[in-house]
Amino acid sequence: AEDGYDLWLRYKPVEPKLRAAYAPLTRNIVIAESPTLDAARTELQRGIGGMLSAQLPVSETATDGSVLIGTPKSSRLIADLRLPLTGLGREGFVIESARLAGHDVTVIAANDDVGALYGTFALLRRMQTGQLLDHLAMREAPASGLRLLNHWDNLDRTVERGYAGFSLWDWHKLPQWRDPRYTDYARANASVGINGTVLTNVNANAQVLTPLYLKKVAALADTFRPWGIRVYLTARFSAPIEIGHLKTADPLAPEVRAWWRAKADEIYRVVPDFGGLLVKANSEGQPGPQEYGRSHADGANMLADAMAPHGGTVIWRAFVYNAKPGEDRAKQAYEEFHPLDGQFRPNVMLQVKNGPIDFQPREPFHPLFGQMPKTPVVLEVQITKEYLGFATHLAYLGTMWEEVLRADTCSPKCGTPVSRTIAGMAGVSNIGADRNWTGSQFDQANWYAFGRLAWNHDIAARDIAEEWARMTWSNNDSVVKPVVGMMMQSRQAVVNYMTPLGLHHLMATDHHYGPSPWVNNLKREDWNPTYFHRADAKGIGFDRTSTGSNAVSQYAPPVRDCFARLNCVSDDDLLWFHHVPWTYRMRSGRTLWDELVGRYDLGVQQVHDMRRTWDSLRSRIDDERFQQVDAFLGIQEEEAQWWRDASVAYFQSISKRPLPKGSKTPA
Ligand code: GCW
Repeated sequence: AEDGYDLWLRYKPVEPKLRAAYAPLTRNIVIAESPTLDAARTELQRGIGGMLSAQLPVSETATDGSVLIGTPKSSRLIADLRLPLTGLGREGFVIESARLAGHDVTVIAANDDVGALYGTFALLRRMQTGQLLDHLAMREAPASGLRLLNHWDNLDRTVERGYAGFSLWDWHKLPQWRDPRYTDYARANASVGINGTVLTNVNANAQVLTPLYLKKVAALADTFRPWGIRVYLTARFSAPIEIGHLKTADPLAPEVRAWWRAKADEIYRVVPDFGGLLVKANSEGQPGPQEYGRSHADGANMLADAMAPHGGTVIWRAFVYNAKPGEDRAKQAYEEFHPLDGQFRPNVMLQVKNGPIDFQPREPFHPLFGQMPKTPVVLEVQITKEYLGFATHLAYLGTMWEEVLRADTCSPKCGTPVSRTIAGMAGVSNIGADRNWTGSQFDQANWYAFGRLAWNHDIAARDIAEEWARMTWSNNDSVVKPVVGMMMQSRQAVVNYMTPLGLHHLMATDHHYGPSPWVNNLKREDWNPTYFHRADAKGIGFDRTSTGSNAVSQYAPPVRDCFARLNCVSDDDLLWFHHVPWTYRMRSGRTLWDELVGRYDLGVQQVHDMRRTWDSLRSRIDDERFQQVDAFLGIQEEEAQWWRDASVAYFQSISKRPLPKGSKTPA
């Protein structure tokens, strides 16, 4: 059935013209044996089998149409070709059309088997997207070494902020039963270059570090290893107390240091290539070093010392807030971490969310980017759509991540986008046990786009959408164009109907689904939507300039000055940084009030348009997937109206202004 299980690796038969072009260039495969090369071979055989309905036999020698895959070490033939592999690292590859002893061949070569695997997926992608295979001269290497999924999966298989069913990890049946799905998961990740996975939630349960669970973790690591994926775990800072029975978790206490050293040794005995530990500390109730009067650096360094002998990494999250009343929560991470730059061990990485609050539909980039020059910083994005309509609303996030990657930090100088300041990307997974993996067909695109952007920070979101649409729906332009069109406006549509013009955090309490801009009675001031939008009789928005919280001062001066000035800040960030009168004249010529209502209306209209576009594709899309998207767009349209109607009615109760002429919002 076409239920989405195959993701973008569907390998459907290509049209006859392409088949005629590909077949002579894919007659056999010349490849050595190793777990990773076997993975590359089986994938290529699967792809050719599906796309060309042809076998791809293994050959000892190169003939016309051979595909040679490997490294100079694994293949004499590849060694003799003397391809330029320097500078590609372990994971990069070249793909070249070459002549070998009078034969026309295609060579996928790398310094390491895993690079050859990535090259194999790149070749398959060319075929899946209908590009030719002659005169190839491709050369790729990843922009960053760490391309990591973060699962927020609990050991009871619930998934925090997961909307795709229960966790994939069937802890109860591991390690003996290895669900074949784990391999499909690994294939999908490898196909986009994801090379690490944190199996457990950052709101961690220390149990995963016990011997019983480490055996299960080892089974997953064994399954993922051939596909170039390393396993990581979250570490609950109080684990020495909870599972080690110590009296303290003070990072400077010798018994605590010894406990973590022994724990690291134990982990590496069962998972020799274990990636490292991800830690959420002193944030939203999680334990941490500050309980003992120690700093984040003390905590991270203690764990880093335990991991270092094994080459392991500690990834410390910068998502912290416990702002005191009157303080701006957006400022806290910078205030706590900026002074620590230079104090972390070399195997510590700092994982920073894209924006300073919390995965909102739109945020300006986080001020820590570019301003921790001595610390490797990992950009954390949320693939799962906690604040963007869960699994039903269609929101392609490639555009959101492109926006943050391209944002100019002006640190150390202007012309330094976020993409040039980071050492890796982490994406909070949207994957679960649902048959289609992500809870909806279109959410698969976000998993895909995360991997592609982590591999290459510069690919355009539009190009990624197009690749994905070709691989997932159809190679026919009459499908690709409308689908890409829907995707490209989808995230802005959500911004428009939920939180336009820089508004943020207006979602309902706890579950974050649906509007509740009126809520003002939560126990923490900075959980209340009213704290964030600050609407009053005169105007709306959060003044983060020097007359307000002065969060702008955390950015490099040119960025700060632009955010702080009304004539420079973009409309998109306006109410994030400014409290503006309802009568303020926008660039459009409309008043702020009219513009605000106009954006809400536009968001609803955009969803309506997406729905119509999708409907026009009915005859070109297989039924099961078509129906699901169709139904979900129906939900989205209803809920976009709900967002608009509730938000406009509420803000109108404060602004006391009439709806602009032509507004579709019910009065
Ligand atoms: O966005 C918030 C979520 C929490 C999450 C937290 C975090 C894992 O609402 O569910 O906890 O962020 O990133 O730590």
